[in-house]
Amino acid sequence: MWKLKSLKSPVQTIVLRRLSVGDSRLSQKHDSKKSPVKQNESFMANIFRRSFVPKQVFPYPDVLSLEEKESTGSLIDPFERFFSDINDAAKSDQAGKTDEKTLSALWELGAFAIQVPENFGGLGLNNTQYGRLCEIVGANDLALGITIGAHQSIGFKGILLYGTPEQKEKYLPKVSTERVYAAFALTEPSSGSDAGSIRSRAVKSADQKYYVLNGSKIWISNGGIADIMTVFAQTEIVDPKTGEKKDKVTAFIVERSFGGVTNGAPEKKMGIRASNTTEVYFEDVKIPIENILGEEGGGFKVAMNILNNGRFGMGATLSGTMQKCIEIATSHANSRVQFGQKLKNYGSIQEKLAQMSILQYATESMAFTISQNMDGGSQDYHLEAAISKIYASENAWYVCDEAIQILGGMGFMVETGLERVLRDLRIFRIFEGTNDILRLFVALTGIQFAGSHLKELQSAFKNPATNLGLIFKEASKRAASKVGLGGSDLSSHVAPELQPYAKQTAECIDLFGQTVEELLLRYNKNIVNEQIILNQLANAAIDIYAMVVTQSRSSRALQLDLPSAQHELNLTKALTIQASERAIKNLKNATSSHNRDLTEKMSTIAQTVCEKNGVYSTGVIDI
Ligand code: MYA
Repeated sequence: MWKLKSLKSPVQTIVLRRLSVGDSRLSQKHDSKKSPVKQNESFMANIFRRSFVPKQVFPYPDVLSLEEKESTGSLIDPFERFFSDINDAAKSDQAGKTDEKTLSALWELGAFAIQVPENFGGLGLNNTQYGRLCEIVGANDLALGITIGAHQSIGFKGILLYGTPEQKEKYLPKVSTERVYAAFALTEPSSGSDAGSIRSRAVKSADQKYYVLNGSKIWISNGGIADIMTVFAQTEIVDPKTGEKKDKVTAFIVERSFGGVTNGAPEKKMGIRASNTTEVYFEDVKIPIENILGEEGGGFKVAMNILNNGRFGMGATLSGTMQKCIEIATSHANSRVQFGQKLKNYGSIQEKLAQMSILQYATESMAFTISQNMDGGSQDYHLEAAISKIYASENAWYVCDEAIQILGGMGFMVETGLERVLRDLRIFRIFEGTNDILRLFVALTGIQFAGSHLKELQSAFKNPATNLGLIFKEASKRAASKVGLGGSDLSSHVAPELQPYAKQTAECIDLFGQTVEELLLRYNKNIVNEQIILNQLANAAIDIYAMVVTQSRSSRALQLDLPSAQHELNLTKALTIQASERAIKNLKNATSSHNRDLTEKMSTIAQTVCEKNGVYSTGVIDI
């Protein structure tokens, strides 16, 4: 339930600030003396401002060279053999850890340093190649995936992204070949989603040579096994212009060997039990000044960008998990006979298998569109990465649950393996940014981008109290004349067979832009208080992205005459019918008075439930 009244929620603070001053990351500030203005390439960010920028999605990105495709192909076999011959996910789940022999085999494969450049001992693969290997991991063992992912997707990713040459030289060989595990230490007891409010503190020594770190972190994946950690702490920063002192987050590379780094016992968890999750404590840890990662005081952005950069990997991993669930369910449907018929002949089973396949196709299309955009050099993938994380984690849960349903009683048994996968999957909607926070992030970041491009509105937002009239006047004018818009047209980008579907999608995109403008006009910066509406907007954005990436991918399949092309087109058509209906409904709800009535009721009910500490109704037999 996300209708919060307090103005202190982190995401509200985010956007209040961004709406008022403009977000340097998204608005395209231009200094004419410097380089020419660079257009934001994000397809999704642009549809918030009613602008159609197809570059990232059409044609379907295909960035791997033949050589890269071959080198990825040559790794698939050894990875699959590792899972079939060496790894035993069920055994590790029961033991609460993966045994050393198995981990050792994984190190030998290079699986802990997939993206580290070869000169530092890694496999030197790009995001798309990494994603392909993530799919194999996700199909086989999610807990092991977390051990690998916490190490390289976030643990030492900061060193790859922000490390100085010396930091890279010193640490990358350790985490690639010397079997030193890494972890990412951000979350604290009082700071989960509100990542900026961490309390761990690092104080600079009088001789300016090191920092002394004190604090504690919770739920740290690899916390008990990592000897190198990316740690975030508050530091005092002096503004060079004003001399004003302010606490700002700084990122540090911390070695356990510095002393004062300890950890708690492994947490007992619902799933991903074989991965190690612990508290980590820092007591007077002396960190050399050269171990600052990125800029002093720039640690929050370092943290956010590490997370942004790794999120697509979750989509790829869970696409693999979905593939495996579909395989298990299909094999059962093909063989199990009930009432004289194989299950595959029943409409309800067909509906489930089709739905599961549609969702897997879209999840995979999102993950690899993003990875290829990243590999193509785009920096504008934050919204899409958040969307793919939400989509993958929710649909993998659904697909696994449906697979269990198809297997019936057998699906409920430990032996089938699906109950472990379901337990493992639950955390994916929570960590790496909860889906609730990410939905708000998608909606509000997009709205801010739209706002920053409504120039007059943007400057008026700097002082909304005195500029309210202007905000309303300008926004009405734009809404009426649809300034700068020619309507979205996907027809030249998709296969002829998809034309009617592309039209439906274009209608959703147009309505999306209109709705954003209407919401800005109606709520102005108070839109940040409307979390139910923001969720509707985010859900529409997610559906639009799913339609666009699948239309693009299946058009390519047809163009290349791939054997699966017709099937991919069918998946896309079915998805478009479902997603466009849902998107239109969400967008209409976002502005309808009927829906307003509903959201107000929901808010009141929630307040009552909270006041009463739970259910409040007269019991059925009470008077
Ligand atoms: S790790 C822990 C995960 N924790 C989180 O994800 C925390 C979630 N919270 C947030 O993301 C932020 O706090 C939010 C912002 C979004 C709520 N990109 O004042 P602000 C900039 C770039 O708005 P807040 C885990 O779970 C912003 O523009 N920049 O911030 C491990 C502003 O800049 P400026 C961003 O109100 C799981 C500045 O920051 C972003 O505090 C293990 C301040 O912003 C962004 N996204 O809240 C996983 N957001 O000052 C293992 C903000 O210039 C992985 N900013 O205006 C395994 C998976 C793969 C397996 C692989 C197998 C092989």
